[in-house]
Formats: sequence, C-alpha cells, structure tokens
Amino acid sequence: MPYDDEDGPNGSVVLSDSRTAGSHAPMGSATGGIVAEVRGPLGNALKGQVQLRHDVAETALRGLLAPRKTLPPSLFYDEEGCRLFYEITKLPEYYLTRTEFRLLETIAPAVAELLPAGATLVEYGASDETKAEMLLARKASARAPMRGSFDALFGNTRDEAVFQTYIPIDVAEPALRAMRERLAVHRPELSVVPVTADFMRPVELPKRESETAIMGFFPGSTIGNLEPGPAVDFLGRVRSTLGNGAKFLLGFDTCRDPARLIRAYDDPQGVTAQFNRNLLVRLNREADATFDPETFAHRAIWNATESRVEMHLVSRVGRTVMVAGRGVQFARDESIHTENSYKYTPERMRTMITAAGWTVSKTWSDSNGLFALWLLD
Ligand code: AVJ
Repeated sequence: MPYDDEDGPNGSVVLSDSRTAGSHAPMGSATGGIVAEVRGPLGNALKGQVQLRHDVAETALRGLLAPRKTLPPSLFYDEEGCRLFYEITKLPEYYLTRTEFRLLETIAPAVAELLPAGATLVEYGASDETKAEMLLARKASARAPMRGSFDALFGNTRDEAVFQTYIPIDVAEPALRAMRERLAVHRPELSVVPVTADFMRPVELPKRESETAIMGFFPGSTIGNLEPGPAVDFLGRVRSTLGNGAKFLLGFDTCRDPARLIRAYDDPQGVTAQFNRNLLVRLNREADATFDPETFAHRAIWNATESRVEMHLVSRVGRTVMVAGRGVQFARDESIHTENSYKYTPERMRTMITAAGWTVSKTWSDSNGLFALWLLD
C-alpha cells in the first residue's frame, strides 16, 4: 500500500546541528495500601498455579481499582505481547519502526564517528537487537585528530568495534535471553549484559570492564508512553545513571496527523486490537482474573489537547470481573485506559530535554517529518 512516508528516496534525511511515577498509571502513593490487601487472596491462589505473579496482580489492581481505570503499558510485553508488537512493527500502517530504522541506518556512521572504540551501549526498553545492531556493527574509524598517530598510520584502530559492551534493559526477560543467545553467536566479541527491569524505576548498571565512553539509546518513541513529567524525570535519572560525558540517542515520533495515527493504532487487520486485548489474557493467566477479552472493544483515539494517541479497552457490558480475589466493577461502556503515545513537537521535546539537564547536540529526521532521532550530550 503506498503510504507517503515511502515516497522519498530511502533514508533521505534532514540534518541540522544544533520520579518514579509509572507510565500513565500512577504507581506512587497508592502502592502500599493495595499491596497489603492483595497478598492474602493471591497467596492462596499461588499454591496451584506457578504462573501467577504478585507483581503483575498488584500493578493491575492498582490501576483497575482507581476511579478511572488504567493498566500500565509495561504489562503488554509478555511473550505473546512481544510477538504481537513485533507483528505491529511489520504492518504497513505502523510507519514508526521502518521510518526510524531507515533513519538509523543513515545516521549510524555519523553517531559512531563521535565515539571511540571500546564504548558501552545502554538500551532502554530493548525487546530485540535489530535497532542496536545498526550501532553495534560499526567499526571505529581513524578519525581526523588521530591522523598521523601510530594507530592511524598502521590501521590498528580500524578493526575495533566502537562498542565493546551492550546493556539491554527491558521488562521482557525471555526476549532478553533470546537476544543474548543470538548475539553470542553473531557478535562473540561483544560483552552482552542484559538487565531485567522496568526502566521507570531506578536502574543500577551492572559492573563492567573499563569503558572509553557510554551512550544511552532509547529508540521506538517509547518515551511517548510516559507522561511528560515522568519523561523529564526519566531523562534526568538516565543522565545521572550514565554519568558526566555520556551521550544519549533518543528516537521519537513527531507525526501529528490524526488520520495516519489512527490507522497506525487501529490497523484494519486488527493486530493492534489483539495486542491490546492480550493484556486481559495475560491477567487471566498471571493475576487469576476472569476477563472475557472478546467482550472488550479496542479503541484508539487522538487526543489533540494532550497531543497523544490513547488506547482503551471498552467493556461492552456492565459486570464484575475478579482479579486476584478482588471484584472489579465495570459499567457498560466503561473503559480501561491502557496506553498513551505522546507525539512531541521538536520545540516541546527540546524543552523537556533541557529541563532534564541534557543538551541537544544533533538532530535528524526523515524527509516526511514523521520521526526524529536526536543525539544528546
Ligand atoms: C513501543 C511504545 C513505541 O506507542 O507506538 C504500538 C507500542 N502501541 N501500537 C507505541 C504500541 C500500539 C508503541 N511503543
């Protein structure tokens, strides 16, 4: 299908130099109370079924017992959710992934050029290595300041990879394991140290060999899943985790065309609908819930005031659903707000980045202005 983001020549780019709240579901203050309430019933339920998970049930109930029901997008990514998201990235309507990928392909040499051999790459929300691969494949080149040096003259730096260590951080442990296995085969020289964690909580980086430089990588417009305030907090936290002198490569969606966005988040094949409903399938399995997923409608709406796409699961009927021993009441047509994908203007993103203490050092975007990759210092 001809979408106009494919009109331009491949990879044509525009160059110009230039606190632990959860995603949109509040995870802060309500936590303590509900955790205590949930433990009883779930403890009993746990006896027979090893798949039940306290953390998933607690997180889900925190959102479902609120006056306006929410579930955090981090719950999407069980194994089936990761598979469905991968399917989404292949849809013609979901322009984000392929636009960013082409852009990354084009700019990777310029990014690598700014780093010495022996650097560390830290990826936030890494469910597969395809994007990181664009960077991991780079070899250090003999750079201008080194011309005439022994290494440059004898070519000693040329075969060295820019990155010696790769730290993917994600909530999806099976995905991380699979990545590490693939990379062990394809990049035996690379040290891969996955961290299973929700990046919205403080993440401590694993100990590693001495590194020459460190770069954070947050592709996919995943930053759009965070509320603007927590997004700034996140960027600030990353800055202190990575330390002074670190770089950060940030990918974000800049499309604000409602028709295109709705196609991308409510595709005609229904893959996104299935991805959304899979949350309920997961809760049935892992939080001892009694959802009937097919009776929840998938809704994607463009909220122009907040500049975000919202995904909802709307209960077609009034009912009570059990979750980890608790009854959750639904009125007819009541929604569970499952995701926000904020779409930032460059101006607003710059403000957030600056507020977090970073400096925008380089910006790139595709020729249709759908997606941006920014390098921060
Ligand atoms: C992976 C968070 C960037 O918000 O576009 C895809 C997830 N949700 N379709 C996004 C998603 C619906 C995606 N991110």
